Amino acid sequence: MKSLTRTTKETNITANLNLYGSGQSKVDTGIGFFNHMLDSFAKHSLIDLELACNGDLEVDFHHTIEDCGIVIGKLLNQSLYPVLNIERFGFASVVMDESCVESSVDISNRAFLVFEAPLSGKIGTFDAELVEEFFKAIVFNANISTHIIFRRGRNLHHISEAIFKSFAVALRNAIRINDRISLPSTKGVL
Ligand SMILES: [Mn+2]
Repeated sequence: MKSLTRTTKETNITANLNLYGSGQSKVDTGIGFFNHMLDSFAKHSLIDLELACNGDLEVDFHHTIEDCGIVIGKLLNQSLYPVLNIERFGFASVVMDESCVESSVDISNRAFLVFEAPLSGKIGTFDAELVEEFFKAIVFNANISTHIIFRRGRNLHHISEAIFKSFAVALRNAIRINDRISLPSTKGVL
């Protein structure tokens, strides 16, 4: 298990992450919808995640969403590298009712995010565009390559949830242990 505390003038976050857990989570960000998304991420990645964030929600949700992404990304980075005996590449297409989202992950030790999803508007009090901010923060701090591609959908809650779930399952597939693979790179190190 990896642990991290990060304090700035905007947020104060403490988190624990176990990459090979069973999907247990205890998340309190002060934002109900975001808690729901992070619980879903843990459940479907089989990563255990404990996270408490005390952020400046009186400004708006932006700092809290971005900083939680930074902390989870850093914990993933510490847990993932150096890469050994894992699949490295993971893909998942997840549907939620009318919505369908595909995620591809490469545990590449290089950060790249392609995010193609029509998220604008509100989900309750939550700005849907913050979903992309979260994924920028997590991917660039974890140092993984990720493509998140919207296939179809209308309901913003469903689309967002399909994004988090497809990323979670793609990551779960990418980190799956495979003893026939020693180092999944011709470069010699990842
Ligand atoms: Mn839901």
